[in-house]
Amino acid sequence: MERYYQEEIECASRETIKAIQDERLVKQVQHVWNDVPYYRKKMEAKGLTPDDIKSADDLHKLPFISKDDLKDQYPYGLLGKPLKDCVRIQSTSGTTGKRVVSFYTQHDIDLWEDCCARAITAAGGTNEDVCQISYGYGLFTGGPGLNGGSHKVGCLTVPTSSGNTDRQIMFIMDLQATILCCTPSYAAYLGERMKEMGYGPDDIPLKAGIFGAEAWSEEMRHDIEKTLGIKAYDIYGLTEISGPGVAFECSAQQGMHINEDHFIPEIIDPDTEEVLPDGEPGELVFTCLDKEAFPLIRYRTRDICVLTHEKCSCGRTHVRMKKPKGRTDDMLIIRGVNVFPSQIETVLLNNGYAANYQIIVDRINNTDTFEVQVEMTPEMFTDNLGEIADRQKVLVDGLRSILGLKAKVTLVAPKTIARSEGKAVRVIDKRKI
Ligand code: DLL
Repeated sequence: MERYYQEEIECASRETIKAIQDERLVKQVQHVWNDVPYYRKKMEAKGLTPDDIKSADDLHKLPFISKDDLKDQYPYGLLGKPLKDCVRIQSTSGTTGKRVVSFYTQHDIDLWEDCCARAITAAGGTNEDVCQISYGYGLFTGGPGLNGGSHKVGCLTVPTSSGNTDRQIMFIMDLQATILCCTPSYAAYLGERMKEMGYGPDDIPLKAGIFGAEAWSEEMRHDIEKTLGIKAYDIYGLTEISGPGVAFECSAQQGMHINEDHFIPEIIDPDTEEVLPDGEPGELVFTCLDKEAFPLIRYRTRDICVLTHEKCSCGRTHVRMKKPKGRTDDMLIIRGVNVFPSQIETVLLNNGYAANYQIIVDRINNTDTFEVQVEMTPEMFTDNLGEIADRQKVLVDGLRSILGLKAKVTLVAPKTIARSEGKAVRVIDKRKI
C-alpha cells in the first residue's frame, strides 16, 4: 500500500495545485520586490512590476537568476529576511571559487524537512523504521535535511554521517537499520564491503535506500538493489533551492515527483532560454514559491532533464522529473562530441563492471585524448593479457557505438580506484581550456 506524508497535497487535483501556485507566486514576487533590491532592479530592467504577475501563467515574464548572480551577490545580497529571522545557512560542496551559501528561516527549514519526510514515507518509511543517515552532516544539505525528515516521520534516526565504513556496517547490523540514506556511490561501496565481510542480501536488515546528490544510472540501481537486498529510491535536490527532497521517487520508480506546492519547475533551452514542453530535454529551472530567506525565482540549475505530467500509479499528482542526465557543466566536449559520464557508466554496467571508473581527458598536440580507467571486479580479475585485451576491446566498441568516439580503455585491478564517501569524482580533465 502506498503511504503518503501529506496525502491531501501530494495527491491534490491539478486545479488545486494550480490555485496554490497562482496565489503563492503572486505573494512571492511581492516579497522579492519589497525585500530584495537586487530582484527589484532585475524586474525593473525588464519593465516589470508585481502588478504584471497575476498568476503562475505569468511566470515566463520574470527574469532568470543564475549561479553567477549568486556569486555576484555573495554572501548577503539575495537575502529576503533580516538576519534576526534567519536561523541557519547551508552551503554547496563547490570546489572552485566562492561557495554558494543558502539561508533558512525556521519556516524554510520546516518546509524543507516536510519535503524530506515525504521522500522517506514514499520509500515506505514509518515510525517503526530505523533510518541510518550516511550523507555528510554540516554545511552539506544531505545529512541535516534527511535527518529532519526522518524525525518528522518518527523513524529512529541514526546520524552516522559519511565515512568510517566499518562502523557504518556495524550500526546497520547491530541496530537492524531498515532505511539507508547516502549517495549512490557510497551505497555501492557499502555493498561491496558488506559482501567482502560475508553478508549476503538476506543477512542485511535494510529494506530501502534513499540515494541521490549525484547522477546514477538504472544499471547502478539494479546492482545496489541486488547486493543490499533493498529497493533503491532516487532523491534530488540542490542547496540553492533548499537541499534534498525538492523531488523524490515513489514506488513506481519512474521519475521523481517535484514538490509542486513549494517549487515550480520549468525546462528551458539553455541557449535560447525558451521554455520547452513536456518530454523535451533541457535545463531545469526552479521557482521557490514559499521560501522566505532565500527566495530564488527562475533559478537555472544547469541540470539537464525531462519533465512528465503523465499519471503516476502511486496516486501522487505532482509532475515528475526523469533522472537528470548530467549537468550542462559536467558535460564533456571531447573532439567536438558531447559526452556525459552517465553514458559511459551505462556501457560499463551493461558489461558486468561495477561503477568504479575514472574518465581522464587531456589535450596533446591539439588533439583531445580520452581514457576510461575501469576496475575489474574480483570475479573477472586475471593477469592473462589476451583476456584483458579482449575485455578492453568490448568496452572500446561499446563506447564507440554509444558516443561515436574512440576511447582508450584501461582495465585496472580491483580496488585501485579511490572510493568515495560522498559525491564520486568521475572526471579528471587535464586540458587547460
Ligand atoms: O546534492 C542535495 C542533495 C543531498 C540531494 C542529498 C539529494 C540527496 P548540492 O550539493 O547543492 O545539493 O548539489 C546539487 O547535485 O544540481 C545535481 O546536479 C546533483 N544532484 C542532486 N541530486 C541528484 C540526483 C545536493 N538524484 C546538484 N540525480 C544538483 C542526479 C543529482 N543528480
